[in-house]
Amino acid sequence: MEFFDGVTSAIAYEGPESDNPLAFRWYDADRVVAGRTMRDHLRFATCYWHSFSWDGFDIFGDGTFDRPWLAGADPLAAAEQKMDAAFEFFEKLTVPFWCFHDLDIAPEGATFKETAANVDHMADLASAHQERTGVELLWGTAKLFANPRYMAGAATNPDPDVFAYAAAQVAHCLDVTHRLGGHNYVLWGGREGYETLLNTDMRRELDQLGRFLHMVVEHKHAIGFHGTILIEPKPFEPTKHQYDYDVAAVHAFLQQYGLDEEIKVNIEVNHATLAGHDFAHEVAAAMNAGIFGSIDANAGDDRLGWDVDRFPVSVEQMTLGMIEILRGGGFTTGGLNFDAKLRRQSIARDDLFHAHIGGMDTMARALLAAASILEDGELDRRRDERYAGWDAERRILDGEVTLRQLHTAQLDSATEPTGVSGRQEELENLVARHIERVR
Ligand code: XUL
Ligand code: CO
Repeated sequence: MEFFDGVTSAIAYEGPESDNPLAFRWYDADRVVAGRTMRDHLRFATCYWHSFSWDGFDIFGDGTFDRPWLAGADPLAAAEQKMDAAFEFFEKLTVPFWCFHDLDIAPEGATFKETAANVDHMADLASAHQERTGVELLWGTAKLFANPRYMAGAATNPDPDVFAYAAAQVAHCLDVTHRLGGHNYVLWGGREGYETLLNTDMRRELDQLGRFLHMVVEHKHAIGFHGTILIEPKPFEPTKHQYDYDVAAVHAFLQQYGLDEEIKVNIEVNHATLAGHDFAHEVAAAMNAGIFGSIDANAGDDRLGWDVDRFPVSVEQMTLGMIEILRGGGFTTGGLNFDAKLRRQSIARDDLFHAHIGGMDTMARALLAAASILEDGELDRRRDERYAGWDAERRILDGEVTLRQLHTAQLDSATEPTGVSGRQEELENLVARHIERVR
C-alpha cells in the first residue's frame, strides 16, 4: 500500500530558481562543498516520533492529522503499517538516515518480556527495510519518560526497581540499535530532573545517573557497539529542572563522574534557545570540550517559551551554527536529525514532505554560506586580529608573571589600555553578504 501517493517520484535537486515545491533548491546531495559531499556533511535524518507516531494531539485537543497508518485494532499490525509508511517517506525524500525510540516503532506489551519481543519483531522489519532502501540508522533511543512508571524519572527515580526496569529497557534498545548498525545511541534525560527539593535528594539522583551511564558504557563495550553514546541536554520540560541543563552542565557532570571520554552530546537547537543560549554557542561549547556529537535540527519560536520543535527556517541562525560545526571539523558519527514537528493545522500527508524539504534546504544553504565564509577567510582573519596582542604576549599565559608583577608594572606604566571596535555589525553584514551570494 502506498501512503504518500501524492508524491510520485523521489525528491530531486532542481536549483534555487526552481518553483517546484516538491524539489530541493539548495540540497544537492552529490555536490562537493569544502572537500565533502553535501550528503556526507549534513547526514540528514528524519525522526520517527513526530513524523509518524504523532497524530497532532495537543493538551487541548485530539489528533488532527491524516495518518491512516495509525489506524487498526491490532497494535503490532498498526506498527508494521507505520513502518511501511515511514520507509516509503524516507525513500521518496531521499533522506539517508532515520532515528527512533523503542516505543515508537513497537507497541508496549503487558510485560517487559512482551514489549521486548515486540521491539525485536519491529527491529527485524526495520532491518529488512534498511536493507531494501539503503537508509541507515543515525541513532536509536529508549523512551524512558512516557509510561507512568517513569513519572519520577528513570535513572534518577527514588525507586531502585524503576532504575532496574530502565536499565533493562536501555540494554535491549542498545542491542537493537547495534543490530541495526546505528551510528550513535542517544539518552535524552526525559524526566531526569525534579519539581521540588522538598522531596528530592539531588546528590543521590546525580550519583544514580552517573552509575546508570557507566552501566550503559560498559554494556556498549560488552556488545561491541562502535557507535557514540550521546546525551541530549535540555534545561526544563517535562520537569521544572532537568539535570542535563545545557552542554556546560553535561560536560561538568561527565567530568565529575569520569565519563567525559565515553559520552558526547546531541545538541538540539530549540533546547539551546530554551537554555538561554544561541545554537552556535552550544556547538562551540561542545567543540571546546571535545564532546560534540550530533544535532537535533529544529527551531523555537521567539515568543513561546516552550519546546515548539518547528522545522528550521532561519538560514542566518543555521549558518552561525554551521560555521562552528565546520570550524570543529564537522560530523564524525553524528548528523542532523529533524527532531521537528508540523504545526497542528498542517494536516495533509504531504505537509511532511514540504516541512523536510524546507528544513533540508535551510541547512544546505547554511552549509554553503558557512563554507563560503570560512573559505574566504576574512571572518577568521578578523577574529585572529582581535587577539593578536596575545600572540606577542606569551609570558602571562605561560605562567611566567605574577599578579604582583603585573600590579607593579601597571603602576610604573605611562600608558593605559584603550579599546578597539568589536565590529559586530560589520561582521554581521559580512555573513549576510555570503548568505545572499552563495549559489
Ligand atoms: C525531547 C526530545 C526527544 C529526544 C529523544 O525534547 O528532543 O525527542 O530527541 O528522546
Ligand atoms: Co531531540
